[in-house]
Amino acid sequence: MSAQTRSYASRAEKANPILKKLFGLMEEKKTNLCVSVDYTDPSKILDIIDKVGPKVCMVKTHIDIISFSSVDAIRSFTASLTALSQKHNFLIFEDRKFADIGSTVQHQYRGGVYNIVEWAHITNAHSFPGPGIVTGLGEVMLKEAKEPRGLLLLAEMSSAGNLSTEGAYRAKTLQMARDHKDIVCGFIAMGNQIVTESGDDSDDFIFMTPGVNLADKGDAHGQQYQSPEFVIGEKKSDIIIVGRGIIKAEDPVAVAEKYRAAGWEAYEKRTVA
Ligand code: S5P
Repeated sequence: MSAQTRSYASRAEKANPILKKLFGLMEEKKTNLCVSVDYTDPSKILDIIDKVGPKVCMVKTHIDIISFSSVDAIRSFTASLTALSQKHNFLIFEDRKFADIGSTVQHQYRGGVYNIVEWAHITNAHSFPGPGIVTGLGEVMLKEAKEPRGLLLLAEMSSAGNLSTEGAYRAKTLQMARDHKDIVCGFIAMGNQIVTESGDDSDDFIFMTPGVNLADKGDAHGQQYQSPEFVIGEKKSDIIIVGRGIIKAEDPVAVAEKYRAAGWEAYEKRTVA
């Protein structure tokens, strides 16, 4: 049976610690929704997270777009975010999209002013620098993090004209993940085909898909949107990532519930008991 017809709960059984925690809370909260809170005002971000927290399995941040007044303000923000993740039981995903040689990304991951490894359960990286980006980040994850951490590789992107469809890019990205399953827990991808087209180990990974919106088809800069039904039901992804569809809505909590319900219904339909 392919992984994506199995329940999240059954996939949790043999999963690594970070996926075990994630699959478990998804099943418990009945949600496969990740909200991307791309505001720049830190208090606005914390406010909306407190409200939509019960409806999501994950909150995605871009820490470097937030207007902080000081390094102390960054510390206070990440502490509050961590407290909210415990209060509402969701994981924090810093969408850092690392893209440099292993040695440099280690500094970017643990250091600077953001200290991402300390507070983000999950982060992501582009694969084009080659396997060194995975081993570099992995060393910090496995040796320095106090709790389990996970890395997603960007195998595909949602934007028009992106280069992930060129040549062997996806296959090489997949190979990097297969070679480092203790570090790579999944993919940013449009569905699970990147794995299923060349093997049956899709069970070992989680698939997260951005570019999801119920009202719009795209934006002025090439973003391309699909529906939760298409992404979860047809493309067999595991988690929908929704930004502006929720955060720009008049009533973000009510709209988040719509996405949660649509994503969960699509999951239940495709799942064989
Ligand atoms: O291919 C991608 C990968 C990512 S992580 N396309 C994306 O849109 N993203 C991110 O998902 C992007 O950086 C943004 O934070 C979010 C989508 O936001 P929305 O407002 O278009 O839903």
